[in-house]
Amino acid sequence: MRRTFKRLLSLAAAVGLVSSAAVAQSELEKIMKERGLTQDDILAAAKTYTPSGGRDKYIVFSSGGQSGQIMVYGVPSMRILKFIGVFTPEPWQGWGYDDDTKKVLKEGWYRGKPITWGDTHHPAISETNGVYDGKWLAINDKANPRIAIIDLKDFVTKQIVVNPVFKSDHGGAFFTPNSEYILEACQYGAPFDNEYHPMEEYADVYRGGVTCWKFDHENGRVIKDESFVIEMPPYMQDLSDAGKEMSYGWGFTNSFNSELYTGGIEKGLPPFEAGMSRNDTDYLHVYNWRKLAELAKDPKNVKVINGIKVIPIEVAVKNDCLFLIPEPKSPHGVDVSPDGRYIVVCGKLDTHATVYDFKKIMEAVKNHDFAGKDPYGIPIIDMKKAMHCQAELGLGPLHNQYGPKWKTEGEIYTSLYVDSQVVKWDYLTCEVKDRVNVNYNIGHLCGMEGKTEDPQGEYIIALNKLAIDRFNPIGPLHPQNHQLIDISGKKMKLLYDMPVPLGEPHQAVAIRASKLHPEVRYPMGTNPFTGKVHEGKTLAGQEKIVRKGNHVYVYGTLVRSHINPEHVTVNKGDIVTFYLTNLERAEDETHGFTVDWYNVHASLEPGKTVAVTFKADREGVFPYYCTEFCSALHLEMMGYLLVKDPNKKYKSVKKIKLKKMSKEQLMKEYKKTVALNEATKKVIQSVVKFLKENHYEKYPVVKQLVEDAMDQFNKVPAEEKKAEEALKKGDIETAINFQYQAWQYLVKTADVGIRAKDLLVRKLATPMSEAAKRGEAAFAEGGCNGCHVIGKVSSGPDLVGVLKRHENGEKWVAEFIKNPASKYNDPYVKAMIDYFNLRMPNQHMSDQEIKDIIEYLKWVDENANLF
Ligand code: K7E
Ligand code: CUA
Repeated sequence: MRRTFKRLLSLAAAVGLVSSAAVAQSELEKIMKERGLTQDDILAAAKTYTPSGGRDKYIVFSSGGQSGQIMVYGVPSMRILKFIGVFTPEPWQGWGYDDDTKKVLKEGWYRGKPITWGDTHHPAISETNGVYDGKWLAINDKANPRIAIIDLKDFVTKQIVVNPVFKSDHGGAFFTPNSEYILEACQYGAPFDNEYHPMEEYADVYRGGVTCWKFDHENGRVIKDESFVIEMPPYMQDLSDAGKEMSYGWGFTNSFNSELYTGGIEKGLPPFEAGMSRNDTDYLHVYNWRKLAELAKDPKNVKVINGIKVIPIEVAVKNDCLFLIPEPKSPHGVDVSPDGRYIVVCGKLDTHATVYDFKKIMEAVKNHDFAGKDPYGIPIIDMKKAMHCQAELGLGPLHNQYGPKWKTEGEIYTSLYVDSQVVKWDYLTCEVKDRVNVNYNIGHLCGMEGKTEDPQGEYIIALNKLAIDRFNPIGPLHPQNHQLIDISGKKMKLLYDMPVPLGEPHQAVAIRASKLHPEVRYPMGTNPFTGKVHEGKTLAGQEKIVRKGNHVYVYGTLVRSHINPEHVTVNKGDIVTFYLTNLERAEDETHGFTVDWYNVHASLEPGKTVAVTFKADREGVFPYYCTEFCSALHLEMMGYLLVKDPNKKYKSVKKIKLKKMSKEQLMKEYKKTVALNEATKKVIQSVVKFLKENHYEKYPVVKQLVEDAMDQFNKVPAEEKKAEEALKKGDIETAINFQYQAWQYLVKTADVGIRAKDLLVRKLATPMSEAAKRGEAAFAEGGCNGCHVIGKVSSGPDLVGVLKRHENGEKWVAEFIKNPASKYNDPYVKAMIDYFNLRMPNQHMSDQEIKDIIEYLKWVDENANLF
């Protein structure tokens, strides 16, 4: 350390930084002393510490194990970026609490019953030519054999596929080199059908297998109808890998119960663990998925079981598509080398890793040089004839990852579960090169693209099953421990421990961050699960509440800082659907939505539309609100759902208050109501004047609206008459209520009348240029009309005349849209901000959109007299 600093100091002296460097040195030494840090610690910190705002070079997708989720973090910082909801509800993301995400989770139901958790094991990134393409992520659920597909554009799960014949799986998900298929191997043998079969039928009826899920690489969806299962004996298939380059088209799956042992500890028989590990060898399954995929197209070659095509063992064997090779005792990992030639298998109960040579395997296949057949008639290739070499690694070898020097030095890293070590060795020569201790009991290890044709090296992450004494105690259940190891030098170096309260991490995959291109926002009104416009897409001004029978549809919007509508009243027993669109375009301006006590929640990222449906089965008043602290007025971003019982008579609170009023007070109230009605009539009259002067009757749609308005208006005199009659009888209270009723009709008249006026304005205005039309659309899509209503001061200023309000108006407005913050200190803008208590947000408009909006505003100004 000292020497390093001396060097630094001389360098600093040269550039005149002596004093600050010297200060830093003494400060650093003080901290090291106080915290008991070694020079190695400081170097490790320098290699992993990522300053504020810094980015990581690699992104890791780790299985979340029993959480049924996926964890995303960066390397080398080991900072967690996201937990992706997959098989399990994830409330923050609304995953499982809005309609569209519920639909995806429902795809994962089994025989009509919900499954609300998953035991995720092996994430896999889609590949093109054997290297990660950063488009899709797949993961399996061991407990409930399913595969999920996650879209790496938004890091959201888009599909869950149930395996209809397996009762357990483990060896998935593994993409073939061009993502044609995702391989998913069974684990615990079980009958393919859904019937009872006693254990005595194990060898005859219970089965294992590998499902080849056809993958639509472009759209990121599994195509069930084009998928098939390769039937295999119930040997307890385990991990798998797809061949590449010379072994392209082949798949490799190992297993651990060649004994076909069926347990029975309760009957006094030896337990599974004894009976399943008796044989010295188990079987590596070698199969030609490419040829089998062709065979599966012919109905003669398949049985359909529970709706999926199954290729029977005999068919696979007859067509030279399925072989077995003995492998050492209870193997776990099987990993194909980057060139596809070598297949490395680790036996948990053997100290060796065995390297098979694909060329030798193919020799044996070509010559039909077999050592025999298993009881199911599958040819067995002699282990020695298929083997390249065996390396003695230590106790409990499990999984392998390749390094960048695989061509010249056979660079490979293997985890040792029992020894708690990572071993670096050479799979070409089977020589051990280096080993490093980890804490403790490593399962998988994650290299940087370490299972592709282009491994990057630099780091290995040890995914440890136990943490024991590594962290502050938090009770009997300890966190999981992901340990970052530097493999860039000759000796491996442990750099960092990351405790994770999410287990168990089985497998993780890492990809260069530069290969990922996630979106910042959705196109306005998108349903992320279809990629298309959501049926509930609503733009500002289009908000409405529609009743169809007992189903109430709320078409609403969210934009800083209001939810529109703010009042929704329904009857008890109604089905309510909130369609909500986040009008924001600003990066990270997410709103959330919940209705209290109704167990719904949605996360609305910019541009997204969600649907939230529930039965309003409880009477009462239920606030709804935005659940993301999105702005200073976030708490005010709320509304009320009012659920009333249609069979109940409610006493109006107003009445109760009125009852206590004296006659004078009542008269005052009555006059107030009348005055309110008169004022409303004035508004209506001004609208009517405009409509008449501009010959609304010439425009059929406007005429219709005016007629609607008049329908309402014509009901007013009758109510007023009733009010006067009641007044004559001295019943002031009833008179007030009739005046209120008259007011209801007046409000409806005004509402429709104003809509008619708006429409007429459109008809009368000068025709819009194409640019202005685009500008108007951009104005709406961009959510501008969430705050600005043309011709009216709303939650933002009226924009009529905005181009004339400022010197060089067009330029000024364009600059303001482009970068509002640049003008927050402009005295005029400042005054507006104070008045409206809102700042114009940056909606990230493109230059073209801004130009178009200016054209639109010009059109508005041309027609200013109409607004
Ligand atoms: Cu835990 Cu790959 Cu399921 Cu090994 S697996 S450790
Ligand atoms: Cu939107 Cu809080």
